[in-house]
Amino acid sequence: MSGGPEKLKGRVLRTVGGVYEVEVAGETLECALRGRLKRKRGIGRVAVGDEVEVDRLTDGSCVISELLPRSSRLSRRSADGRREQIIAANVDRLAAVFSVARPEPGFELLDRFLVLAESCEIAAFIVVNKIDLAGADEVRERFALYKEIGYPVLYTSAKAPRGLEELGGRLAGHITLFVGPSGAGKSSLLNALQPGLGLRVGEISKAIERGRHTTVAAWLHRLDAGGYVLDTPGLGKVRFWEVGTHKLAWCFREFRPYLGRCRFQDCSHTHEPGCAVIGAKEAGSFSSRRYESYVKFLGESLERSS
Ligand SMILES: Nc1nc2c(ncn2[C@@H]2O[C@H](COP(=O)(O)OP(=O)(O)OP(=O)(O)O)[C@@H](O)[C@H]2O)c(=O)[nH]1
Ligand SMILES: [Mg+2]
Ligand SMILES: [Zn+2]
Repeated sequence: MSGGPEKLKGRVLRTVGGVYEVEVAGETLECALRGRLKRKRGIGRVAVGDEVEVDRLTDGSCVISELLPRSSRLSRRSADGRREQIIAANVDRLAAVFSVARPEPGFELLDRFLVLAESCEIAAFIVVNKIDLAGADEVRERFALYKEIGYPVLYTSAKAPRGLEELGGRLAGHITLFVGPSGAGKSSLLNALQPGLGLRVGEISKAIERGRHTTVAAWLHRLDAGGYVLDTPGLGKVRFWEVGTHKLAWCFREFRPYLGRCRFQDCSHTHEPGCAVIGAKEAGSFSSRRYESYVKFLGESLERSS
């Protein structure tokens, strides 16, 4: 037996006060960071979801010695607005959870989540929860347009229960970020799928407001069926990292057939003559409500960059 450390490979589940919980072959190890990795800031820093190399030393303690390449990253803007900070790495699915009522669905927020997913090139799907409540049928219809533009829409009830098998099928083998307004039933759905998770339900999110920022504690939960989920309270208020104005239009997938067909190459699709996107909107080719979200987000992104 050699005297060197045992080299292991694992995935970071969460970080608490400088301790990294890393899952290695089904076991959770508490790890410190190697000094070189400790000094990294921004996107160089080890994040939840990262695959890492761990050294188990002869005294049994564990140190993360290497950050392995990422397939994706979900980022936010740092408190000073200048740096990109990773919320979670290697997320490959986004589940946008809304309820038919209590609270009523907010479609602008849904569009925001979908832009986030598109900008990180993460596949998104929509979960419409609480279909056991009265008036569910009318609300379901309002989500139909998202199906038309290519997002899977699942109808569920954590209470009834309904649609859980289909939801579980979409999660298996993936790392899925759950987003949605507080009270939509994200934690309830995950608990219904896998009772052992024991996520807290029906409480006000533990988001801590710091000025205009919200602390997001991302935490990966392992699914018995394979894969992981991240249940993230407070994500609705976070300022996400830049989606450039050019990229924003592309993040509305129903606009894509018209991009590059405007008279002006740098068209913002808001007022320009000969704009193919405006033309398509006026011809009724896509929802004008989605277009309004585009205009709103564009305004916000211009404000940020000025
Ligand atoms: N009628 C009905 N109520 C539900 C359903 N799913 C969740 N609820 C209730 O909705 C409330 C909020 O559920 P949570 O699971 O805590 O919601 P959440 O999305 O995790 O909320 P945050 O953690 O604050 O972001 C709880 O009182 C649940 O019991 C459902 O399918 N039908
Ligand atoms: Mg919750
Ligand atoms: Zn245009």
